Amino acid sequence: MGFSVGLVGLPNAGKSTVFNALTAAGAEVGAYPFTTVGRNLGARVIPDERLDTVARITRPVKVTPTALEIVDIAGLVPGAHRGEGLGNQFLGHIREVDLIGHVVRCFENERVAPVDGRADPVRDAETVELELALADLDTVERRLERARRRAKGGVGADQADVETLERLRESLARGIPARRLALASGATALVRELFLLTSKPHLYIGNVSDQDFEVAAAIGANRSEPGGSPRGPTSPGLAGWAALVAHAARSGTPAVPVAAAVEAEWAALPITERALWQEEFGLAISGGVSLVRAAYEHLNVMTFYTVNENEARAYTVTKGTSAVAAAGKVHTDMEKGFIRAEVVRFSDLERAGSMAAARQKGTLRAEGRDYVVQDGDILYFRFAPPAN
Ligand SMILES: Nc1nc2c(ncn2[C@@H]2O[C@H](COP(=O)(O)OP(=O)(O)O)[C@@H](O)[C@H]2O)c(=O)[nH]1
Ligand SMILES: [Mg+2]
Repeated sequence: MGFSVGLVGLPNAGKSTVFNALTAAGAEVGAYPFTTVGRNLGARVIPDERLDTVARITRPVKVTPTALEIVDIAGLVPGAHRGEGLGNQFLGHIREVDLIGHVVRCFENERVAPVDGRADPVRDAETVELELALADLDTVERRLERARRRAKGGVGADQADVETLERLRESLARGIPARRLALASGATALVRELFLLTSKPHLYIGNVSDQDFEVAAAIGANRSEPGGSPRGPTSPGLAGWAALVAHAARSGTPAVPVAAAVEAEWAALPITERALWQEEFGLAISGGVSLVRAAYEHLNVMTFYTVNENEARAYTVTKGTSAVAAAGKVHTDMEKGFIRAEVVRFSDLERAGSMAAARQKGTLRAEGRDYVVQDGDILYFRFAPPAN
C-alpha cells in the first residue's frame, strides 16, 4: 500500500462523508473498505494523466495506478488526550498515518447541530490542534523525565536531548505544533523516535456547502474575498471558511475546500450516471481530485512507472528514493539481486512515441543502485534472480 491520509476532526465535521466521497469515487480499483473500532479504511486511486499516456504508448494488458490510503478516524472529542472518548486508541490510529487531513465543518445546517452552539471553523480547528498538541506534550514529558535521569550520568548527548525536549515541551504547552519548531539537525532523530502527532504534515479540509463551493475554491486560491460572492452577501459558511484559510496561512498549512455531501452522493452513483447528474448539478464534481492532489503534493512524494507487455504501473515513493530502494518497492528479489536500472524520462518516452524509439534515440540510460529516481521516470530493473 502507498501513503495514507488520516481524517481527523470534531464529531459531525463530515469526516465519514469525505471518506465516502473519496473511497467510493475510487472504487473502480482497489477499494477495500472495512471497519475496525474507531476507524474505517479505504483507498482512493490517484488520477494520473502520465500513466494514461504511458499505457497508450506501451499498450499493456493491465494498468495499475497508485492509491492513497484513506483512514476515517472517529473519536476526537475534547479530552481525547486524557483517554476520553476513544482516547488512546484514536491517537494510536493517527500515529500510523503519513498525513493528517483535518476536516473542519464550514457549512450551516439546522439538522446538524454544531458541537457547541454556533459554527466556528477556526475555534473547531484550534480545539483539535490543542488536543493533538496536548497528547504530544504527554509523550514529550515522559521522554524528558527519562532523559533527565540519564543526563545526571553526565553524558553530553543526554544533556542535548534534555534541551531539545524542553524546547518542545514549552512550545507544545502553548499549542504550537512540533512541525513549526526549528530544531537543530542533531535533534531530528530524537523527534522522529517520538512519533509526535503534530510533527506530521497537516492539511485542512474545509467541508463547505455545495452552494459555497466555487467561491470557497476561489478564496482558497487567494483569488477572491468572500464579499465578492456572485450570490451577494457572504454566507456564514463562507465567512467561516475564509477565516479558516487565514488561520491555515499563518502556519503555512494548505487548506482545500470540499463539498463533501454532494461529492459523496455523486460517488455513490453508478459510473454511467455520474456525468448526467453532474451536468444537472452544474458543479465541478471530481471525487475529491483537488484534495487528493493537495495531499499528494504535501506528502513530499513522487511517482515512478514500470512497464512491460503485461502491466503499466505507477508507484509512489518519497522524493530522493534511490534506484535500488525503488526496485525493492516492486519486488524484494529485484532489490536483493539489483544489477542496474534502465531509465527513460516520461517526457522522452512521450516524445519518442515508443520504448523502442526511445532506446534508438539514446534517451534510455543505464543507472546504478545509487541513482536518485526522478518524478516521472520509467524504470526497468535488471536483476539476478535468487539462486535456490
Ligand atoms: N449540509 C451538509 N451536510 C453535511 C455535509 N457533510 C456532512 N454532512 C452531514 O453532517 C452529518 C455528520 O457527517 P459525518 O460525515 O458523519 O461526520 P463525522 O462525525 O465527522 O464523521 C451527517 O448527517 C452528514 O450528512 C455537507 O457538506 N453539507
Ligand atoms: Mg464519522
